[in-house]
Amino acid sequence: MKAAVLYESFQPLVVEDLELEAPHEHEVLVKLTASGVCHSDLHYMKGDREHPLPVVLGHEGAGIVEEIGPGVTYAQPGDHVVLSFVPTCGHCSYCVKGRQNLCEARYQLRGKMLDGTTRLRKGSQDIHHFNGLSTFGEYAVVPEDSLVKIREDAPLDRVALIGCGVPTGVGAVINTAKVKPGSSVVVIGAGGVGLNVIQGAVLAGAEAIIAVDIHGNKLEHALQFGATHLVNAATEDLMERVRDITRGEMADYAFEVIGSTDAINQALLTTKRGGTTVVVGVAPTGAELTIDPDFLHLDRVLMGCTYGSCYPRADMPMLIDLYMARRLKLDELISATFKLDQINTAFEALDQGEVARSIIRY
Ligand code: PAD
Ligand code: ZN
Repeated sequence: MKAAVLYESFQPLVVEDLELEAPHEHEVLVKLTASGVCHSDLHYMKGDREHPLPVVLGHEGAGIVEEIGPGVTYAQPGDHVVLSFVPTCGHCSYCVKGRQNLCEARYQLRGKMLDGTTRLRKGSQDIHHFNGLSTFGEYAVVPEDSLVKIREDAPLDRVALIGCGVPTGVGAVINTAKVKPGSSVVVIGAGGVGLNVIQGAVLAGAEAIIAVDIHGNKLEHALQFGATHLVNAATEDLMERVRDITRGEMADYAFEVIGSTDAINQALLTTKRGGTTVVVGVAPTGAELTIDPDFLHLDRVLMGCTYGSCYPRADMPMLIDLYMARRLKLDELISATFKLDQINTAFEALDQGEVARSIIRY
């Protein structure tokens, strides 16, 4: 099958033929229909984050089950699925307490399948998996626990985005911060994930939704997703604007959706006493944050957030139902569609801030 391989950071992905072994016990072969292009993949390509190489990246995908390995009971060939970048085992101490996004299985993957071996190969060389998924290929062998079965009338190319950007952004608002109706919300970074924080804030009934970015096209998108106020951080004073919009109080909630420590500090400063800041962006490995403890002293909360604190098998079908009922936007998120052999162009467009989200369609 054809897949895009990262052999070295700072180098383009190589689209080539790889061998993909049949699924082992409790694994499933999925024929992918589409994969979203997320900034988390780009962090690994740019060396901001480290991963064993070579690797097939991609963690936001959907497709159809083609073959099941021994012992698989959850899915059958023909099932439509979204792939979760966290396999949820259902019985670790996190899963049983409803914290499935933190499942132990996630930390056993380390570039391999759960049994510590790989299914991807180029000649005699093992190629690593990414989060047990590696959606930048025509097919993927994934753990059974990474599958989320979905309704068959949902368009499989669009719902690929339900694999990461949508549950992360919407979940950060609904599950992590638990934003209350009538709140004021600042969203720093109106990209693929930030736009979903914005639409999450709409679902939560926020009153003021202040979208912040440095690109005018991103801010236009933000308006379409329900932002009530736009701030161009390249030309405007963010604190001043937030103070004006909130009549001097500052915001109830701020979300950092870039992966920058400067932006985390800015987010914190936009919150009022008792306000909550949620860090969604993934900062480079080793980055350090300096904050004034006095600021937190006034009942402010600083929270991390992975995968929108979601339970994939409950939240993803729910998000798809909302999309099918036209209560959640997916079509408008997709500003470009590429073929697999154009994947480097797709990442350039993401890096240059040209797209909201793009997808690779197989
Ligand atoms: P993106 O590139 O689509 O969006 C980032 C946005 O930030 C772009 O619109 C930029 O223009 C904007 N931006 C950049 N610098 C600034 C600045 N100084 N001020 C204001 N805006 C700025 O990326 P994405 O939405 O795919 O991902 C965003 C981050 O979220 C990234 O760090 C990614 O790794 C992380 C992420 N986290 C999780 C999670 O589970 N926590 C999941 C998915 C993605
Ligand atoms: Zn992602």
